[in-house]
Amino acid sequence: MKIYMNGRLVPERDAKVSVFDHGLLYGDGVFEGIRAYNGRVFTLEEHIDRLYRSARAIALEIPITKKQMIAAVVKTCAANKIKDGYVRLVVTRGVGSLGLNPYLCKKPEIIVIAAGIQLYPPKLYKEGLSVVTVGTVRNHAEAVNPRIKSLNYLNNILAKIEAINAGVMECLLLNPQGYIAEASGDNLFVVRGNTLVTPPSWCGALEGITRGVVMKLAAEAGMEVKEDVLTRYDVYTADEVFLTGTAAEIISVVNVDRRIIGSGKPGEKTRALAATFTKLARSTGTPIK
Ligand code: PXG
Repeated sequence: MKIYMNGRLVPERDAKVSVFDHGLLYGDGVFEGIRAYNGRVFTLEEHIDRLYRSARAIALEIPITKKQMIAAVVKTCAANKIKDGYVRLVVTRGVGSLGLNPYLCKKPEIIVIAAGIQLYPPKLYKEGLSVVTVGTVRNHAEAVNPRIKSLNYLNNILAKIEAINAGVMECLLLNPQGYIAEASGDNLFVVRGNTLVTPPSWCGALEGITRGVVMKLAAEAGMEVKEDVLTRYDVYTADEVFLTGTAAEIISVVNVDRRIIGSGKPGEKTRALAATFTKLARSTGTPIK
């Protein structure tokens, strides 16, 4: 495997970062997870825009342009002969001293990994996912804003540990006000009648790229689409619930806190949206050449 590091493609065994990199020492950096389908990188520009917003939010100046970043992703996919795969784009603060001061880190580290993807088992897409709400509260917006896709994922990992310990693979996190924020690595949607609702980003949700695509597809399909405050009441009483994310795509949730949601099977609206999404993902995007 060839890894892109600061403008060069290097063999995997040579793709190493310093133990003084603040990405390692402090989780100081930002990242993206991007999918390639059928020889194209899906929603690449949207991911790059979010990466640069995340970087700006932590006062990290990425030393290359968005256009150069896009070229780096495409080049790395091509070098690894990726047709369907997963791209992990990482920008760390870079090498610094054993102190927090990020301004002592002079050169951000830019890493692009293009590899295969481990998907949830197909059975889960057919039957739906069980999740629990966890005690770990989503980061306060004025601590580490959840809109930042930062390298510090301990909030999400602590939640994920609770989920796995409870015997399920995903969980819902509430924000400090008690409203639903999102899942540990996915956004949440609730279907009620012909209305599709997802928490606004100020409730602690990442502005998911898949979330944005799904909102657009649902509106085009004639649904009323809203960002609104949600509580567990809305989830327990929903007709359908699903999660969205680059890795998960669209996955139905049929059980929350051991309560059956809707019919207990993936709902009609969820299945229709997933089918439309799949079609779009496999036919659009930046060509890998
Ligand atoms: N919320 C959080 C906290 C995320 O990390 C999403 C929502 C969904 O956003 P997108 O833009 O992907 O629709 C994410 C994305 C991984 C992995 O390796 C995690 C994500 C995406 C891809 C892979 O676990 N998280």
